Amino acid sequence: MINRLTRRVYSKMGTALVYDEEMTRYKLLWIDPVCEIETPERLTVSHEALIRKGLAARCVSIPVQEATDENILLIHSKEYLEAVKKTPYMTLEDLKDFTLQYGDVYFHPNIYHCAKLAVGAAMQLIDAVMTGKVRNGMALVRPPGHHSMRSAANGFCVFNNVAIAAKYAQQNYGVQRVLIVDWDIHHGQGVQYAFEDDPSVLYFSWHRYEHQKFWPNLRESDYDCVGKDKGAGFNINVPWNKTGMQNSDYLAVFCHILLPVAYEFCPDLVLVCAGFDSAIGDPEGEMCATPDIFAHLTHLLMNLAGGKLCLILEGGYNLTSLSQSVCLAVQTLLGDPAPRPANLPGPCKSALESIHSVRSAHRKYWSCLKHAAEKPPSDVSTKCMEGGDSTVTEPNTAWPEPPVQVPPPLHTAAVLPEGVACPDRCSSLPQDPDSEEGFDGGAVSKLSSVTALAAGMKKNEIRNGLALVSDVSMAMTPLIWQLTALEQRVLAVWVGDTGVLSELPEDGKTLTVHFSNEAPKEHICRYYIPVCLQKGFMQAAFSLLLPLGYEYDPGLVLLARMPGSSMDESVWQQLVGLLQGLAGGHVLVLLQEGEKDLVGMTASSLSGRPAFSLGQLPAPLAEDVAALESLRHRLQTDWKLLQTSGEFNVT
Ligand code: X5A
Ligand code: ZN
Repeated sequence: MINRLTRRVYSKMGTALVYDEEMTRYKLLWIDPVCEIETPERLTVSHEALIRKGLAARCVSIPVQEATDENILLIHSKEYLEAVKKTPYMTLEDLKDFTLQYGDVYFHPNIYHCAKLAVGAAMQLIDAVMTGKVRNGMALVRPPGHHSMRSAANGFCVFNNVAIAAKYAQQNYGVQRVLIVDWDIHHGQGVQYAFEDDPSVLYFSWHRYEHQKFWPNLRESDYDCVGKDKGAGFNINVPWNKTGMQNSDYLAVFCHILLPVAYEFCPDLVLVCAGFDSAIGDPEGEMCATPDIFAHLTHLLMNLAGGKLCLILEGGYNLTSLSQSVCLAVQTLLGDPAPRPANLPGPCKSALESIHSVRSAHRKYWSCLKHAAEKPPSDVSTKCMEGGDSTVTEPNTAWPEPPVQVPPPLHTAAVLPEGVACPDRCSSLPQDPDSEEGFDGGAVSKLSSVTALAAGMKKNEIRNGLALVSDVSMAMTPLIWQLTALEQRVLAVWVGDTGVLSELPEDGKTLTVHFSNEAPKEHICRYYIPVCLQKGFMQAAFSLLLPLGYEYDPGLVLLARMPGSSMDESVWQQLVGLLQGLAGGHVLVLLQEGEKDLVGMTASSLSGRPAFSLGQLPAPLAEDVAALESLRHRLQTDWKLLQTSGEFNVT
């Protein structure tokens, strides 16, 4: 019942873009090499790029209103607010003096006005998402917020836009749990301080740290600061101790830390401190992740909280990489497929050490990390390792412009047996009347129709599709052979407790991951991976399937489900959603005819709806954890994205 209602509400929802040019009307008025990168062009260039690429026009544009004192006081002190209120009337000399009491920030006669708009913009995005006017959205704001504290401006930030927005959502919409993902390259210490003893707000931040040598040089930015009192475990810091981190490093942190914990936390709302100084070319971050990674980071968060995802701009100082990254994030919010992630060699050694440290610091708080190896007591590796990391590449300042991506004209196609009604939001593909012999008994869909669907995807005429067959098990092997004739690499995900896949290609043209609750009869090899679990499929999706999928980089994903599978329907729906981050969204789902509920929710996910929330995940079974860990361990040498610790700890 609730599902049906939610579905109805979602059916018209789009993406909000919250922006006001007024926020470009303040700038640095004196010479300060630290602050000169924070310019009005950061906003104008990003906004113009959204217009040029036709993205702004596809968003619901929301005008900005100033936040009130009451809103600002949700996080800041009365004294601080009163002090900032005086800045519009200050002389240049007074402004300089006022600025001096804070770190790495500047004031301007119009910044108080803009800061109120920035908070207001974040809150209006919350309003639009929480009232169901839109599904998700982005606020383009200046000044940024995540460094500002209760009584202090800091790091270009005046008021803490995202922290205020989180509190506002909790107070006005009965939101219980808020996840804040801070992918800006600086530690949002202001957000950490605001919620460090609060278990209702989970704050995750990765940040350039270099063993405390990088600004803001705080001891409390390290991985062992996990939150206080009741909030212990609800503050997750991932320190980057080297520059030059790449797409693999970011994805590995999402797969092995953020996503498992976030799904276990089960937020009602997800906010992103969306700074793009973590992208290549940024003078502050000096990292090497390319703008298209933000399409994936966004996509991976879009099925949490029933899709309620709000991105609020923080940093980003290379105008080219900033505007490209903003466009890719917004494009993904709008539902366009993410570009295929190129070149994922696995995380570097320094990233693996960070991942290992974080997982180990949080194992006592999160059941999904319970099995994480304990950190060696000496802890030498993270504290004293300097230099000699050959796997970190030199900071690179050139990267290709993200290709113009044209979403396929047909979003979701269906191949259906005669007499079966086409599910909502799908288009039925006409059956070829003189096609060859049926491959599932001849009574229903023909192999040629399914192959035609896949060929449509290959030509980018169709994004994804659903085929109903009378016998999934019989259809699978011939279909895989057909698909590998079309595509270089096919990722086949096989969900079923019965049935065997025999005689699959073994040349790497297909990678098969088989989820079941029965011990596999087949032999595990690099390209055939049986995953035998009782119920921990969601954890397996993050820590095994996604890393494998990303590293393999398929041109097509085939997802097939046997009737009577023990995989929960809502987990299945999440899987359909998450896998669309691969292969440019080209996912072909094979279902057994007659599984009515499944057909509906699969079609819904394929058509771009967020999956239903899973509820707070129960602790995984010990035997599932053991099975998953041993599998991950065995496969790590072939698949580097499965790693969660450096060689120093591999046993
Ligand atoms: C929002 C943001 C960075 C401040 C750097 C000061 N602030 N060195 O990215
Ligand atoms: Zn930043």
